[in-house]
Amino acid sequence: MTAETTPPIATREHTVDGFVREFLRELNFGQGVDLTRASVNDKYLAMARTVRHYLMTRWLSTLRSQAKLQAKSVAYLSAEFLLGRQLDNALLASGLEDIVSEGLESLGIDLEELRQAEIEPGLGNGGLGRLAACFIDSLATMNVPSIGYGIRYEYGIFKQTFVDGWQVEKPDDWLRLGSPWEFPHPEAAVKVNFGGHVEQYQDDDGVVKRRWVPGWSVLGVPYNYMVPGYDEGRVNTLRLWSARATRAFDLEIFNSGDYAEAVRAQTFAENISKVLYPEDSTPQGKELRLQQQYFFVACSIKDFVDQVLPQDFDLHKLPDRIVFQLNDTHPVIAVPELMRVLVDEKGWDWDEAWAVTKQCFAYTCHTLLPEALEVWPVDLLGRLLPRHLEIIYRINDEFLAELRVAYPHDELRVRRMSIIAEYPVRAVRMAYLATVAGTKVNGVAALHSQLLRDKVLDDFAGYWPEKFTNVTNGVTPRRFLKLSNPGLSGLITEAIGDGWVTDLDQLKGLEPLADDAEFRRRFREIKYANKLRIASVLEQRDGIVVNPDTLFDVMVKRLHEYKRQTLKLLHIVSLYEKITTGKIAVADVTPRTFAFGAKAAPGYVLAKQIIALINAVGRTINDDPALEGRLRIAFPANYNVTLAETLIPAADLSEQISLAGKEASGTGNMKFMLNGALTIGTDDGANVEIRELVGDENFFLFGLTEPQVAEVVERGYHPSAYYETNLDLRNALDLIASGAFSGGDRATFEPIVSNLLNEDRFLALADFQAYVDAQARVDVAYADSEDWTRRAVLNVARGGFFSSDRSMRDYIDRIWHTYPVAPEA
Ligand code: GL2
Repeated sequence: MTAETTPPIATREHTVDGFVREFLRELNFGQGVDLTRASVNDKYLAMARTVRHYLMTRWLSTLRSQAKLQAKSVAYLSAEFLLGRQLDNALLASGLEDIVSEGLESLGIDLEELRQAEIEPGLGNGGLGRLAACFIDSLATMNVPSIGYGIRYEYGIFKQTFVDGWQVEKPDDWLRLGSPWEFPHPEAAVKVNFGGHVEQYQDDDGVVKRRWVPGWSVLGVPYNYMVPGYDEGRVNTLRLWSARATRAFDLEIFNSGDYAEAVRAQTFAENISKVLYPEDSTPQGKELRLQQQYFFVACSIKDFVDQVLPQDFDLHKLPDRIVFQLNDTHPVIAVPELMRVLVDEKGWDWDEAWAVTKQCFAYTCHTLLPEALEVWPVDLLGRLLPRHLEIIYRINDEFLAELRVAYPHDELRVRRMSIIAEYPVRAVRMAYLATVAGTKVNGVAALHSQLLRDKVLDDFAGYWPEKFTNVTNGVTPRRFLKLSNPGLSGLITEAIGDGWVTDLDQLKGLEPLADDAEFRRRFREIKYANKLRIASVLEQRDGIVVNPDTLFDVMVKRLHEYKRQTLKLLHIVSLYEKITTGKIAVADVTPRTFAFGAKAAPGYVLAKQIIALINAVGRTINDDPALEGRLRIAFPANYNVTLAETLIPAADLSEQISLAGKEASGTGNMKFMLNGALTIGTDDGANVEIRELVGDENFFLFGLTEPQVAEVVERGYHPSAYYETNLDLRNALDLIASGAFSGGDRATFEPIVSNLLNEDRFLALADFQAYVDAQARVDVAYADSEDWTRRAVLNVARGGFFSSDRSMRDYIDRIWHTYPVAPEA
């Protein structure tokens, strides 16, 4: 048999017996244990590898057909992929769920126990990273040729613990028990250079050119992960890079006789992929972070050009073959890198290289916060990537020259649009570089894209109106409905069939059922069962007891002032103050469980104080016998994807209360909607579209609109004025200030109170009364349980738009212009 005639791929038997055989083989030959002596981890690893085998045929045929057809691909460049646990998704994608549970049962193994053994890969901070994970799931399901490129952090987002209510971070050693989903390829390592200087030289034709003489280098080792589409679709690839010391680098020092230094150097190189930076939306501008960014994009571009493309590929046709989607500014250094490859390595002239480069990228902006738009000081960038800095300068020079022709009498505008900022230090504005280089720039919700055009990038939108577009975010219905809410997804399938899993618009078919009393009864029953499920998880995981017969009011997201966890807390404190002073009777209060989940960036002092305050208020309320069973704060530590998957399906009320004009989109808001929670929210991010789709009457809107916020700020905002005129607000703030939640100590939470009174950057006090009023409307609505359920059903029925499959369609139509290619049978 020759390589040509060998059947390319072995297939597996889709039967219970077949599975059991494969599983035992993995346990024996892979783990080296027999069933009687196998630990839970042995069984989990063997099981994961077995499931993986069943996806292998599709993966290999996807790769084979891609190599053959060379269809245009999307390379999703993202510093974060917040994947969540893999096992359930792999079971779903391989169609093995029933076979596996039966097979394991026959061996006396509890599938649930194996599920719990999986440590989730937390390779992202929050929404942005989870979005990337949803997108690659959708791309695979929709058979779109694509590859995800990112970093295999050895430590993901830190593990949050509480000590006396204060956040304490622990490293997330997610690889400690092995990682059965990855395929390392050390033999395919790629070299990445840093530092050094640029020199001038003459090429063979006597042409003067410049080239980079790097100072040091590291290797990037690719780790491949399968990205299985649902229901026989493609299995795409996610390729994450891990840094290793280069041999040459080691040897040089080693030969000088300094073994210890050689080992130190090794660790130094490997630091690059050691840890995920835990700042969400507020980058700190650390040199190591720029190293990470360049590291993974340099590896990825090299990989794509040298490995994925055929050897004889004409790079002039690159734009027909690839679009690099820049997930925020983190991978934007890929632009000068591709220029460097084409000009310095391939010997192209500048104009030729720029013409190709600027067709290969598109940029997604994910923020409206000025502090989140990355800016790299030229000193730092020039030290680490001297040739790239030169290239950026030249891109900028040519761009400014072009602008001076377009705006001959507006030098101010030209300077405003410069990729190089001059103040407070000379620095490269990565968002501007991405905008100049990208074929398209998109925001992530309608309002966000509008604000990008009108405010953040207005000069650019004026110059290139056609470059700007919107793609509203979405979430994968596989993970966030089908898998996470089996009760509801079963009910939906019973009612409208299972086509919704890949065509979420079909949820529309549920609309008439909102008026069907029996359907509503079952819907309620499922919500209740989901509350029981999370209650048991919280008790086991955190020792938190919650009452399932209460309204579950949930706010889960990163802790950030703009998201306004304090606004929700002020509402709770105000309620508590009114009860304890007898202004309202406990019996008149809607029984609620206020659930929070939030990590704060470790260096974000105020955010950590807010966490401590939530916990302190929680202790007081939860310990008050008068409130037993009626009001409770549940703040489980270490909110992550796994917890989201049980918490969100149990929610009645989704808190989306950011200051209007600050949350780019939000995606939690979509997950809640699809799981039948009603939203209390501001007119911000994708809330706007949620409300439009579900209807005003099914959404609790409150608060200033973005233009009103702008006006208030323009006029000069004085939060203390609200304190002085709103008695309830004053009482709540005074109660916190009095030390009531800190054992009488007034100093502990003083910074929060004084920040709110004197600064309140995100206008929590201005929106307080509107929020409290909206919560009163929630109470009234919730009291009518039939009508509440009707609205909840409508939320599900009208949520189909928020599938990440739809987002992918929009990217394809508006930005990528790729097409689906099913794997060969
Ligand atoms: C974010 C936005 O804050 C959030 O509103 C949005 O939903 C996601 C995904 O587009 O992106 N931007 C950002 O920097 N982080 C986000 O979650 N971390």
